[in-house]
Amino acid sequence: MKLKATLLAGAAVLLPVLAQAGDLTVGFSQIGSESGWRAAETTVTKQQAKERGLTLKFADAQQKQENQIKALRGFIAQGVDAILLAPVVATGWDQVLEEARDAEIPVILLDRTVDAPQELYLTAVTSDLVHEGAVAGQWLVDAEAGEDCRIVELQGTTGSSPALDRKKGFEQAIADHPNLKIVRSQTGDFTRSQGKVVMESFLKAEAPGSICALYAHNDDMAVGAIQAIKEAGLQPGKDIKIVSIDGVPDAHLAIAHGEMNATIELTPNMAGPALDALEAYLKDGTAPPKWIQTESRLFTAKDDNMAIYEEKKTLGY
Ligand code: GZL
Repeated sequence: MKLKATLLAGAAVLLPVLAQAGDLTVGFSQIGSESGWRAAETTVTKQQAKERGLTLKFADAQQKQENQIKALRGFIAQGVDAILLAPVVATGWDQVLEEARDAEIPVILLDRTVDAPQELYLTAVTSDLVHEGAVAGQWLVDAEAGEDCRIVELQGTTGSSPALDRKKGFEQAIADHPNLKIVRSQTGDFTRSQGKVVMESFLKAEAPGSICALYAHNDDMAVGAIQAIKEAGLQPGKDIKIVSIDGVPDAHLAIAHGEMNATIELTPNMAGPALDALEAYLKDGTAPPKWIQTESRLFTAKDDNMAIYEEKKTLGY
């Protein structure tokens, strides 16, 4: 299980035993299954582990940080070779990350970051979350072209790095455009059901026809909001423009049907770059950069969204 450092006779150099991936056991603390994107990340991570012949111990935290901390302690006690962690929120990790460090077990963050000293994790594989918010904001700036637009915002999980950073990026992008105003902003916790409920409350609270656009921190909340907009007798994508993030199949389907306007794609394959970095580190101590950035790409009605939908729906979302 845990690689034992071996003193090479005569070399007097402490080196990790050069193990093949097949010998490795990796613990993966996953947040849960709150969104289609999260489900795809889990599918891809299990595929990546299988392809590399490593043993993946999977723990679903059902959105609770205490369950993630418990899982990490379990992995440490079992002496796994490494830990993958998708941290549900950004704070409260220092203690358990110090325990992993003291046990000489490298931790790699997936798709979200933590407010902890960088030496407590090997690397973080994430998109540029601020940039994603800025791309969404810039899309709306261009779409509105100076017209007044009252925006409602569905935030991700409170205290999570994507919720904090996607909000920051969007606000930066619209800061110099006083015609664009966020009039209501509330968490929908990255889920379809909460996205629908919160959008219903926005529609009830605002004067009829006064909401011009929705910015959702992920597609699942946007898809839930589309249902609420339709039930209010309005046309999503026309009466209320919708821009979101993830690029899940149903977002491409909604854009193809004119019910959504834009999404910024987030790859569900964070595990590939993470396991590449881990194998290089365990092989010869190669230290990866503290941030491995994944690409973000804007999709709009100009793209062949039906073809993309057909292709993506086979990928485990
Ligand atoms: C972002 C990731 C977010 C996705 C959501 O990197 O953490 O979590 O955008 C998911 O779909 O819930």
